[in-house]
Amino acid sequence: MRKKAILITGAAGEIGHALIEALSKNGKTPLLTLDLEPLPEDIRDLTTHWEADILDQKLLDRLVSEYEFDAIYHLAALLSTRGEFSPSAAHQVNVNGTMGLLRLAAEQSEWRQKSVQFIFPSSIAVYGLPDLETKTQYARTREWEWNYPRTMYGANKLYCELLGIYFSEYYRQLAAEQPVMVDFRAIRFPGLISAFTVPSGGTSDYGPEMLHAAAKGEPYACFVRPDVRIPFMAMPDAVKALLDLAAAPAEAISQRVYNVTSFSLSAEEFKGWVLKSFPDAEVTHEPDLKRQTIVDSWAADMDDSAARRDWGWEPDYDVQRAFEEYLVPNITKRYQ
Ligand code: AKB
Repeated sequence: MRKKAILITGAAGEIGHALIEALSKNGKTPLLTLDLEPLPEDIRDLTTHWEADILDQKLLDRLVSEYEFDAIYHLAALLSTRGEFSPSAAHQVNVNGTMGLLRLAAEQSEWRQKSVQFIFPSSIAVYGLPDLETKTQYARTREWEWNYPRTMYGANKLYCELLGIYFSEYYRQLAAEQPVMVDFRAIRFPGLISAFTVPSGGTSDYGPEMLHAAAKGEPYACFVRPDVRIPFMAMPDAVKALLDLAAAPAEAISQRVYNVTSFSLSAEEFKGWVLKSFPDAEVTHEPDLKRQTIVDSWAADMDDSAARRDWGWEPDYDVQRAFEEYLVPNITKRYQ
């Protein structure tokens, strides 16, 4: 008899930490988590964790034979900056890893005659605006606009969204009988900011890095110009978005990929919020032209009206609440 579980890949990453806490509080279904790394000590008791590689086919075979998954939260990915240094590795993890898990979900959906839900965090990196003029003109980019990513990570995320749609709508479309399909749902996140973890390998990292450095009393050289603008979101809202989308009834879902966002800030405005709480923070700008070009190609803000309309998306944290009630108090405590 297969054991029921919710599977979380990339569990030791930033979203994983907060998602494991939330899912273990909310639900009765046990969690099985995968990552190459061990989990931080504070969440180890909440899940059965395997230190394993999602590219290992033997591992996937073992998962299929031992477990029945109601849902898969596939978080494992190499982010946008890291992916530019190792594009083949990024493709392996981001695309082949996702393909393997989608096939696993398809196999299980068919076997148990009930859809496995596949929740996929996508990213603002799927957008690629050609210049700053267009970025200003399309200030709140909609899901189908400017899908011309400039990074391997963005291209991987966009393609995996399409793969997910394929497995949910068209998989084995020429077979005599269509199988029960995967229930794929994706969220395009802006830059995420956690009070408890510092990101690594991303290009929106300048925001959280600035804040964590200020709390530690360390100087920070921001790698983008002061006027560079993208949207951000506090981690609890990211987890809320994943859980709300997962909980939405199938009839409410009119598309499989949704933008969500909270607040849009230029690097200068971000610094302003940091200085409000840490007035002695030393923040300078030393733009890295290459990384900055990537951020320049991302939308200044995202239109999340479809998520609001279909499944009632609304962030709990606007910029003031994010800084004053979640980020600053928790980060200050962390480095005391
Ligand atoms: C990155 O910077 O690559 C990520 C993202 C925006 O998806 N934080």
